[in-house]
Amino acid sequence: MEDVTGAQLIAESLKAQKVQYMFGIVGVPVIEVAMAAQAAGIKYVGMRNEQAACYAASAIGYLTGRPGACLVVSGPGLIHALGGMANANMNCWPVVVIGGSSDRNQETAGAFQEFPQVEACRLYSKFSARPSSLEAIPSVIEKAVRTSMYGRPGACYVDIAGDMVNASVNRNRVRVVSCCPPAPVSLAAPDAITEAISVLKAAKRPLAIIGKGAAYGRAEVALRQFVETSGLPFLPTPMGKGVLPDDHPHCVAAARSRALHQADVILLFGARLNWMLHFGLPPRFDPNVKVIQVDLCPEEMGNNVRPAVALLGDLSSIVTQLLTCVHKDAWKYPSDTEWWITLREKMTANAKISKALALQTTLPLNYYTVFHHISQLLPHDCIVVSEGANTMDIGRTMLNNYLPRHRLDAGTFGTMGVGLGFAVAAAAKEQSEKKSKRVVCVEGDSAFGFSGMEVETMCRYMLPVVIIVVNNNGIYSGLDAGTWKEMAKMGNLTSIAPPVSLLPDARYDEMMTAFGGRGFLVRTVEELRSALQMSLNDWERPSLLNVLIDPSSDRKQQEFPWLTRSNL
Ligand SMILES: Cc1ncc(C[n+]2csc(CCOP(=O)(O)OP(=O)(O)O)c2C)c(N)n1
Ligand SMILES: *[C@@H]1O[C@H](CO)[C@@H](O)[C@H](O)[C@H]1NC(C)=O
Ligand SMILES: *[C@@H]1O[C@H](CO)[C@@H](O)[C@H](O)[C@H]1NC(C)=O
Ligand SMILES: [Mg+2]
Repeated sequence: MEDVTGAQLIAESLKAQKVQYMFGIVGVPVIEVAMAAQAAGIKYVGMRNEQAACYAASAIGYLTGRPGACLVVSGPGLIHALGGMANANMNCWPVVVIGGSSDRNQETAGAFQEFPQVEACRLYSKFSARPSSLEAIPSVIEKAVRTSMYGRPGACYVDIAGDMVNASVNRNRVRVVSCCPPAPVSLAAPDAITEAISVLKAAKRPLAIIGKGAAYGRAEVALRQFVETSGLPFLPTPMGKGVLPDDHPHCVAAARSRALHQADVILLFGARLNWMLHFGLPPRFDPNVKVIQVDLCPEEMGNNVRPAVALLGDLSSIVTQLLTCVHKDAWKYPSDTEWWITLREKMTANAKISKALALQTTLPLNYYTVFHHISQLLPHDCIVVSEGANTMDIGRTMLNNYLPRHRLDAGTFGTMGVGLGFAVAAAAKEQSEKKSKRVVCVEGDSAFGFSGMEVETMCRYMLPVVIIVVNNNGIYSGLDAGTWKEMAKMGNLTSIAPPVSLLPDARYDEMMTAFGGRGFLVRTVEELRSALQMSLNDWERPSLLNVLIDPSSDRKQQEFPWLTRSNL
């Protein structure tokens, strides 16, 4: 048999574990790894910052259920990827980071980019290890891939000593490790299911909450049957949107606060009672609410609220177990209860308010008008990526999702800068699967700035992402160009410019045209509609719409308003 290099072993092992995508930035010592990955048939996407590369690889993990790989160089390259690993771990998304490191015989000597990488990754991952020999590479890679997917998904790290990349070994000395199957599925205990059904039947004001765990667990088919058969109102978390369509008659997102506050029994499907759900506690929840917690992670049970019933296991399977009982008992929550009436009342009232805001046409535009027109033009099956504060929060309520795993946002960690990496991943997946779903990236101007250089990546690979920068000249709000000029004239911008402000009317659209993509400067509804239409018709290259809105058009609420302490 012929010899095989470390680089080849890494690439072939990833391929054997059905890792299809690798995002990264090369340099010594990992150039050969990227080339070997391409030779092995893995799609390699070269990015402009390891953070974005790691965000992209983790998005692949969420979208496909198998991790993407992120390839980075030693020292600073790996350090940049830590942000992506932490974000993946917080979101419970599988990702495998491969980091080159310095040569073994230079360890502790102050080698080029030397850093204690395995140790550094420990806090940001489920598994962090370095193969001790070339022969160990296939099993360590298999363990990293498997660990990233099994149990609660998350980030895993494999360190590759620089001298192992080009070193070689005869193939017959390397044990072949076959592909690890998807995580084994387990059901909830039958007694617990019976108990859950009896708690549910006794409910006066039941509510199902659908989290991104249900999306990741591909529970959409079972959940739809369950919700329709049981007649329950449901509420999605931000990335739980689309598991059931946002326009489903049982969706009570438009009455979110009331639904959370008054529910007496909550079925929690793959969502955590963390800050995003106000910890499940008063004042946002009834202090006596009974929670039926469905999760694949035993340690999650009882965080902040002790569940009335804990259903541990695979989301989709447990929903099917519940469905079987509901069917057998021919039980259905009636649609004419006080609870449904109060929820519907609130939804109608809230819809009226946002409609009024959406129809304002005064210039500069406001968020609601912008999102109203975007939502009218977006294709039904598009993948919406979104980040920002107002931009993400208002967009979440106004941009509907109709399909599962079609929304990617700042997530549990509230990370700004994830959007372009996520969009690159989603678009690269569409491109390589020869599918044609649109990826639309709705960005605050600050959020865009964190990874803005990835527009070059989109242009280079001809990924037809449509980026919409909702530009209010700042973080939450900004200054108008006139006020900014006045300050500049007085010569004291650095002393009194509000820390939230960014350069007014910045031409983010020209960043896209610089690399051959399409750029549009948008100030009016007509310009918005025509630019978006033109962008959606162009499948050859990415577009960026720089939508200038009123810099003081915030909602007069703080960042991530669902965090607010009191406003109900
Ligand atoms: C990595 C990171 N750094 C900083 C923050 C703090 N932060 C929260 S939202 C935000 C940006 C909000 O501004 P923008 O994206 O323009 O959205 P807008 O509210 O103006 O629509 C920042 C910097 C964060 N969440 N994540
Ligand atoms: C591997 O070998 C190639 C070709 O000789 C060389 O360019 C590269 O720097 C080597 N890589 C490492 C990590 O030693
Ligand atoms: C801004 O500059 C003006 C003119 O130089 C000066 O009078 C003023 O004190 C400055 N304001 C601050 C807050 O530094
Ligand atoms: Mg902004």
